[in-house]
Amino acid sequence: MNVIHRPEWIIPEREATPEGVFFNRRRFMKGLGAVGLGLAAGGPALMGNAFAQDGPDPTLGLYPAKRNEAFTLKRAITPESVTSVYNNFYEFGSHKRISRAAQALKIRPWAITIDGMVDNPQTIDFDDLIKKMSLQERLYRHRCVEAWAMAVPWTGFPLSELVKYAGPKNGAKYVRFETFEDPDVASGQKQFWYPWPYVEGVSMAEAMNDLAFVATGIYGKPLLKQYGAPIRLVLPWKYGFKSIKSIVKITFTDQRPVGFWEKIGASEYGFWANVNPEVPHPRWSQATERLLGTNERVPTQLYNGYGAQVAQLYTNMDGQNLFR
Ligand SMILES: Nc1nc2c(c(=O)[nH]1)N[C@H]1C(S)=C(S)[C@@H](COP(=O)(O)O)O[C@H]1N2
Ligand SMILES: [Mo]
Repeated sequence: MNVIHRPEWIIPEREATPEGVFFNRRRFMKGLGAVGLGLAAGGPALMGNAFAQDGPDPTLGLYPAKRNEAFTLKRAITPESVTSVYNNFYEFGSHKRISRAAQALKIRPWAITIDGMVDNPQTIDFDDLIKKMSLQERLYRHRCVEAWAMAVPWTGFPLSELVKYAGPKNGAKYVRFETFEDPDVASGQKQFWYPWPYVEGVSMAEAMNDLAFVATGIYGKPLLKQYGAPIRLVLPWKYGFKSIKSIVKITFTDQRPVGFWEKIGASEYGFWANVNPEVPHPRWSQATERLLGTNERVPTQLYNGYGAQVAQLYTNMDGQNLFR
């Protein structure tokens, strides 16, 4: 994120992994079913295949979920063929073409620990947790701090549902999220100068805001690994780095969490990180954004256009840097 080596739109096509590769493999494994699993367990030919290791996806039947019409957009949806091969996921490399490397992530089984100041601390399997939540689809804008933007259909559930499920105690003021840590799978985590694991956090008021969303799917299907499968945060009024991927731990705390990017450079990346076109990043303007998959630049909006829903979260907070 700190260094942009070259404009993303001139990356040669041959470096991009056509998403057809993922889907064909997926369909292939699905078609094999139980027999396929047996083969995967005993067949060396399939051992290198990340999908084989994961086994069948029991959540497939939950998709597509019904669209919540309260969250639609005037902006065009960014095609999946664009967003699935242009990702920030530093665990797999500090560049955008991590989609192929991310297939090494094993997402089944996937344990999620809920701990800290809660009535119901537990470790729960993702496939069990998702059954307790009510899935819906929402169209959201996404604005990366690097000044590119996309608009995508996420599937998931409001973060507030997860908070209620955890049952926070009175003193809990923040929710802290942590990504998996496994340098053997995610070679970016061998880069010791980064403060792994990736951490992010929100205030309890932000977590309870209706916009705060937990995504398990995108484009009417479970998340591909490059999007942060099996479960990630989506906070569309904040810069994208707040939307932490591949979550394994959710902690309720009275201490304000220090995020991955805040640890690296607190002068450039803070806790609140709300989108504001008038507050430049120390090294570039935030006034406009490039729509992914196009060469179109459009004006950036305060709170990424979600001010009506979230601005009231930030009244009486003078002296805090709300926009970095
Ligand atoms: N664990 C983890 N989560 C992460 C990141 C990351 O590097 N690691 N990058 C963030 C940034 S900077 C952005 S813009 C979004 C990108 O999400 P996308 O690749 O699904 O578009 O993920 C965010 N979540
Ligand atoms: Mo980002």
